Amino acid sequence: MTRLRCGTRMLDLSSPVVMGILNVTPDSFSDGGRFNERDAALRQAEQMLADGAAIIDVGGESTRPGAAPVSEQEELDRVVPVVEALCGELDALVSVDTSTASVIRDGAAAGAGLINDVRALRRPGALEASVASGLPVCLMHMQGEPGNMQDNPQYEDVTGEVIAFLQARIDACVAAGISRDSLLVDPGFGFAKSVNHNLVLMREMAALQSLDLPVLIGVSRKSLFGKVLGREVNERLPASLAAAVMCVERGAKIVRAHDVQETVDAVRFAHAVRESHKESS
Ligand code: 7PM
Repeated sequence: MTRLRCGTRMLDLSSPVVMGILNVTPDSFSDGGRFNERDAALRQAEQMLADGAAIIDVGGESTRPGAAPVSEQEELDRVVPVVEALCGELDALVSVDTSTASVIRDGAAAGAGLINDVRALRRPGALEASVASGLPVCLMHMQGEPGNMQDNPQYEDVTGEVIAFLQARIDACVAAGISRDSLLVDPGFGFAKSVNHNLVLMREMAALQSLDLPVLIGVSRKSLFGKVLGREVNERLPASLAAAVMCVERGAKIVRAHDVQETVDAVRFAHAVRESHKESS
């Protein structure tokens, strides 16, 4: 499967693509008013598209461990106007990073083409809202909730358990009426995993191909690199690119990243090597 119908647009996954991260939380645009937030979001998205992003991922809820939860109304107020502006004013495929049924519904109505849910549609109403939207959904693996997920993650076989979890969520989505060919899967790097869980999962990631769905990964600037390399968040680009390359080597089709221009080059080069062939004769 190489093309995904995302609302009114098509997403070509015959080569891997980059999904640019657009956070619309107050700490990302601290200049106050909602107009400024919307305008800053538009300009940042415009730059990411110019840098080669195929998708803009709009998120209004911080999934940071221990972060204050965002109310449903606050998430709606942050996300929906930005989705509307991006879809209206830019020629962009927009995904909504949300677990909230009303944000899925209103985001889809505002023109979003993809739902990206770190909770894999486990919140009440999220599955039904996604079915009604008709949009593709990315199902991510996470043990527990963002608030407690890093307390003491335990696995006997991290890769096997991630695959089993994703398979169960695929089954639930298909049973609820989502077409199998509009699902994507994500192993959830950094979500309820120790450093070693993340490393093993990355090494073994090719096993996710057994699910026969496009794989999305997010590693950009994650604390994993801080823990392994002792780098601060603004020093994690080289390691983020190395990890993106390893994931593409193992079959990832969408790479979620902050640094779009750099990630596009890394992903394109990894794909060129993956697709290379010996000359005949
Ligand atoms: C703090 C901790 C802030 C984690 C932000 C994050 C993913 C995602 C996120 C991912 C998919 C981040 C994360 N990560 N959606 N949303 N896959 N599908 O680093 O890995 O951006 S939020």
